[in-house]
Amino acid sequence: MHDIVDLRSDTLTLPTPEMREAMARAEVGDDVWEEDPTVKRLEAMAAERLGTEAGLYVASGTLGNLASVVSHTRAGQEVVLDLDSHIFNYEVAGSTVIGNVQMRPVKTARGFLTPEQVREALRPPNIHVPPTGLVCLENTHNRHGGTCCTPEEIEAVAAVAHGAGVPVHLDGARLFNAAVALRRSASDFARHVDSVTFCVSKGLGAPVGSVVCGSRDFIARARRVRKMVGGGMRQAGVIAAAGVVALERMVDRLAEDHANARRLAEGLAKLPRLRVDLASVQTNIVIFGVEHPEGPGAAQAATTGLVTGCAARKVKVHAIGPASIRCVTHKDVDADDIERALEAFGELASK
Ligand code: TLP
Repeated sequence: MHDIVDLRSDTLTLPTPEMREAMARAEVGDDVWEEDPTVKRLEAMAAERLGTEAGLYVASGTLGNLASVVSHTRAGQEVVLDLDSHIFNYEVAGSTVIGNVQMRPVKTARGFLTPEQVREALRPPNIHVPPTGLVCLENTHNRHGGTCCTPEEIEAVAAVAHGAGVPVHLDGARLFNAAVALRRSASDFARHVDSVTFCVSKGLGAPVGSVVCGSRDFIARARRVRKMVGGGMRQAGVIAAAGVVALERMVDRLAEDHANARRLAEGLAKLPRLRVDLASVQTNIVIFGVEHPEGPGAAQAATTGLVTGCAARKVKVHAIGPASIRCVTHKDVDADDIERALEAFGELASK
């Protein structure tokens, strides 16, 4: 039980005592000189878990995706990705600004491009069109409510892209949530793509950072992009040390977050005027719609009322659209907190 039940994001997780201790003890060096042993350790662990040749510790998922897109593409190329993807919606158009690539968002049913959609989106060799430079996938999918796609689905999409000589990047900010939910190893997902970014600073609980994984060659290019945008860090072992603890200790417990999300979703589904698609609740994210008989304006007002009413009851949630709310479970939210959140929603929804 916590004083405040913070369901806004798993980015709000606080470092564990063990992480803080590892951070205090971390052996460090200058990482731009590639001399920080703790950063190297985290990168090697990440690469090993994902079955890739190398890893690169970066400050954020956003930087990992940016470095990946820019490293895979040339200016003037096109990147095929899902319309609701994080890269397209929430990364401040960094790849377009820095990499000079054009985004080609495709509307998908569940957040995952199908092989047919990729086939259709790939550009033909024609003087008028931008050549396709990259396909990006996201697993789990944030805006679709933490849904997972299987390694086999990734394999099928990647086969189409690779058949056309186009690389594939996976935004796996929450890849370990997918791995735990589907009981597969992270490498099962990674083996079909050319690069993966995953975050240690979300459900895994570390305070800072993500790791980009891929071939040695690719990581050398990503390292240059990271430096170009000012992301070269010096004694970063101090923060990377928490990432090591995250990978060693925090992966298996993600199942608890998934169970809490399930309990929350099932409770919300029973409340009036809330529309919860239980099939979409596969990991630690619950996104639900708010309805009102008087129409969209009233639904929007009801959504604001729910967010502020919950906050007044020390339950923090986040509206991700005019009539939709996102709740994210994580290590700093326990089963009692879920009950408290349901109580708050129950009081407000029946008003
Ligand atoms: N997502 C954040 C916000 O930016 C929306 C959140 O609270 O969920 N890929 C995916 C799928 C993400 O969900 C996020 C963060 C990122 C990349 C970016 O990671 P950071 O925040 O480390 O730059």
